[in-house]
Amino acid sequence: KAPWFPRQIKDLDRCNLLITKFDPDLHCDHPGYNDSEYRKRRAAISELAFRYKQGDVPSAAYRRKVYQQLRSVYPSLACRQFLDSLQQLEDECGYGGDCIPQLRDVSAFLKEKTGFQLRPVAGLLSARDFLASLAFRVFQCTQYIRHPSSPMHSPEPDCCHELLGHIPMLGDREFAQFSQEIGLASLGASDEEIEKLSTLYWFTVEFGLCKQNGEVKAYGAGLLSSYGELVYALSNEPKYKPFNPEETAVQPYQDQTYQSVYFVSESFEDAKVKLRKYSANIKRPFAVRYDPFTCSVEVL
Ligand code: H2B
Ligand code: FE
Repeated sequence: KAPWFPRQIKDLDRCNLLITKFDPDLHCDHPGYNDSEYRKRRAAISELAFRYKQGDVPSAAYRRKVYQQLRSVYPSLACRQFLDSLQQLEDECGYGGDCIPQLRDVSAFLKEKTGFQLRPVAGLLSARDFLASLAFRVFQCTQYIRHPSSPMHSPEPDCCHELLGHIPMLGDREFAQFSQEIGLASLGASDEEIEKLSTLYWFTVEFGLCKQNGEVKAYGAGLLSSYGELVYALSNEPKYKPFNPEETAVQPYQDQTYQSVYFVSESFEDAKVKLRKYSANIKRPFAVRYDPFTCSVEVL
């Protein structure tokens, strides 16, 4: 029997299994471990995310530091889709300088552009729950910020990573569809298939590179939210391989340091077509189809 999976957008209230790998309360090497004020703030924000029910987005105010440094290298290293979206977010959503936009406003922006919406989450989710949300064009978005002792790096997703890495890409139609298709492929899949889809997600949505006018550019959120790794990935140090789902899905990956290999797609279109082929081969005793009118998944 296939594992339980969400059929309706409100079922995402049950997709809330948190992974505690980088929890500042539990890990003494987390930069915030010895800072009780920081941990208290994180606990309060987590409370908001846990109490959240599909439909409303609580607001919270943030400050940030990383914007200017990253912004300065985007024009030469980020893909065109990212730059177009970021420009719009700066014009319409208050991106830029020293204030952090509200989840509610950014979610409304995405909803208009690609139908994606954000819902707050308290930390790193299980891969199965995280991917399931994408099937509904829902992106689980952290709201806390990295510890101030380490402004250029965070071991776990934080609002800098979401806002600068993921949001601009989710504003692109082609990329939004690519993301939803990974999500749909994950519904009811076996644990082994989830592991492979996670790895695909890792090397595309998080650390993907793509060709554009003969040059290699970044579209992965892990790169676009990390100055150090962005510059490294596009230097001539790391190894590049062409994106090919069968091979990419089993490549071991790094979540403690920079990647040793990056996968380059010919374009998003190309990545989407290849992923679709890959998904069609995942063994499932049923097919799923998303119905955008009712925001639910039909099982065929
Ligand atoms: N949880 C959260 N909150 N954000 C993520 O970006 C995330 C996650 N990524 N859980 C998932 C896991 C990813 O690493 C893949 C699907 O395993
Ligand atoms: Fe991410």
